[in-house]
Amino acid sequence: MFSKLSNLRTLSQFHRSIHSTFTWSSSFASPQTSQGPLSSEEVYARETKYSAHNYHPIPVALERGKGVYVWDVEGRRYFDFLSAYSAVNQGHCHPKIVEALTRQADKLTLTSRAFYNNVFGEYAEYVTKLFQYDKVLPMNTGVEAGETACKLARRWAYTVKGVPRYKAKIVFAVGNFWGRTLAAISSSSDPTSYDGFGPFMPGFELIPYSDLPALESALQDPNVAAFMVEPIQGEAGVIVPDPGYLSGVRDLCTKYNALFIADEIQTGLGRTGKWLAVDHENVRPDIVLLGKALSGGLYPVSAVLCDDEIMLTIKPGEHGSTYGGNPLACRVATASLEVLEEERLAQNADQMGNIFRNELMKLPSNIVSTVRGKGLLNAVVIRETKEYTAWEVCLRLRDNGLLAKPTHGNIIRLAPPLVIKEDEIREAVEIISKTILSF
Ligand code: PXG
Repeated sequence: MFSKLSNLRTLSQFHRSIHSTFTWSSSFASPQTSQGPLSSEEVYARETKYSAHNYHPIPVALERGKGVYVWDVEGRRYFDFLSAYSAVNQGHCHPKIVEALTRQADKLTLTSRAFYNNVFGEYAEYVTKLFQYDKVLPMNTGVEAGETACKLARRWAYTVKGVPRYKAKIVFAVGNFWGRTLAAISSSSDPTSYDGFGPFMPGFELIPYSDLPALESALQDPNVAAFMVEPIQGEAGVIVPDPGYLSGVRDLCTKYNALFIADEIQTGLGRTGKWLAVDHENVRPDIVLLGKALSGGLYPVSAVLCDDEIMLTIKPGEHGSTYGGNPLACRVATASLEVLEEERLAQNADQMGNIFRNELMKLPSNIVSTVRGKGLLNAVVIRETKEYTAWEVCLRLRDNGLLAKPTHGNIIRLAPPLVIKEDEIREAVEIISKTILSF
């Protein structure tokens, strides 16, 4: 994320340093050269030369992952405290999920939904019974699940609620992040996401997060179809709403006949210490979005869950995706959910998260101003000075064997795979403490 000017400056400095220290070689045309595998520096340089500059990675070139660890091309081992933004909840390369993928890959991978396949129905039955919704609509990436929810909400508004044609509105919270499509950035309050990409999707409205009076006032408009919200805002910096917010959202959406769409793409599937983050307040959204860890990091799989009254407003041919519901994705998703159940990963996230936050709270408050989160979705806020920034803290964490990434400048998200054990979390706390105290 290029969320701060300081990061952009660092990026250009970084690029300059790569260009000055690396000599371009024609061997890049064919990576398997007699000189053997690429060094980390060579990996950065090749990616920088040939790929779009739409990311600003921490300089580390990863080659292998297992459980809570990843290894770079020079064989150095790191704790992964990003988990691919909560996609790798089950740990890297979980053997059960890898087996499900390889088995199915040998049999049948893609039919499109033009035909039935023998796996999709089995997965659909499993996932809907698990989360107790009538139906699932399968997609691939998280942002497609968000797009699907917006289409469902509009269609429901016209055909069930009775909103006049093309007057439907969807309300979002300031700080939301649900991806990079034009619809997603049209609802964004972050200029880094939307600036320079207009014109934007009409019919979207923003209200402050964790603000029930603001929601109530927005819902006065009878054309509001839905409120789409993250139960904890992930990309905004792990913003935990006030207690009672989610149940308040539920009550208000019911009172004003608007759909409550919970974006659980980052918070769901055990990450916050419950199956879904809305379970902390025992509320049932009208639409639930899942993604990321639905495939344990192996393959893009997302899902939209809701009941018939909403889902059946979309008729054959009106929405879909070539890869959505393919047998490979369905096997991977089924195995990923089974792993979460069998290994009781939500419970582990809850327990490890409590230990983790308790330990982090002992860090000096002149460096770490806040520790927040639920389960294993946590963040520390760094008081930046002239001597160091959160980016530099992350570089030193890397040097000490732990990978994390700043978000919005001075916030560092700390979200390891949910399979982490107590001795590992304590070792990680030691690395974080040692690193922070070295500033
Ligand atoms: N909803 C939430 C809450 C998310 O955090 C998405 C939807 C979109 O998922 P996809 O699979 O379309 O990326 C997210 C994504 C990144 C990045 O640039 C992604 C996320 C957070 C931070 C960075 O890869 N979350």
